Amino acid sequence: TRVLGDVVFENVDFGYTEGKIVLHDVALYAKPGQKIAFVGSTGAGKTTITNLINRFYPIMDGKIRYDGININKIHKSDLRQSLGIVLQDTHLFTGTVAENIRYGKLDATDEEVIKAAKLANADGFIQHLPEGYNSILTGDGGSLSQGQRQLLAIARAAIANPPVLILDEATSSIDTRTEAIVQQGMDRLMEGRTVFVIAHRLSTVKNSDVIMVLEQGRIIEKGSHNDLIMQKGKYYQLYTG
Ligand code: DGT
Ligand code: MG
Repeated sequence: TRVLGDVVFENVDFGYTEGKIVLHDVALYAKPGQKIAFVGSTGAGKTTITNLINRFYPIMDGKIRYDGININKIHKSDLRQSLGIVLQDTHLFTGTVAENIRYGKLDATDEEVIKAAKLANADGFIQHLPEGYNSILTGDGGSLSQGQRQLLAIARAAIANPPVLILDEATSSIDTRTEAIVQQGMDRLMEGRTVFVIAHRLSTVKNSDVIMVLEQGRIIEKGSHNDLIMQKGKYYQLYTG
């Protein structure tokens, strides 16, 4: 059974080590298809929240629920199938382009691989590789540009069709044209899914349904871009200051 993508945190406290709490009383409500952005300075707890959505660690206090079901009661394989992750630097392994995309769904057909690549905007550059989808990648995809690696990461996430997505946007800049291609692939990937994004681009943040501003493990502001601009608090400072 796959989850629909309703994710709730109730009064969540968490620390990696005993005695040092890094998330305090975090509340969060994501409806299926909503886009939630996390912003805040380094060490604020953005990655930690996504770690908990993934159940990489047990929480100390509070509740995390998927579709109303306690996260601890969800079978590991169901949770894994429900979650897609696109990280800043995706690990590519030695193997063909197709194999690297299929990693997101091991039993995917060739047609599914191509469909995912097209959705991700990766099909174009793949067609131009000497062996197309059968081109061998070595050295963690070292022969590809950063943008191309991101497109493969998007294809890999898309092929599994997960209801919930976690994105950690790249901070490093790629050229404007590539950026537009990556953004379009990303927009298609996000369509219809619950998305948690550690956002670095203002465009991503602005388009989110809810922006959560974190500071030292607490959510200090939440709302839409317009709400938070009107509030003239931390978010306003971050993005206009
Ligand atoms: P970033 O990525 O630099 O913008 O920062 P965030 O917002 O992603 O921060 P995060 O969640 O990585 O760290 C929050 C706090 O937790 C910070 O004090 C560092 C600490 N922390 C993060 N990961 C670990 C870990 O694996 N073990 C321990 N002991 N502490 C960690
Ligand atoms: Mg982080």
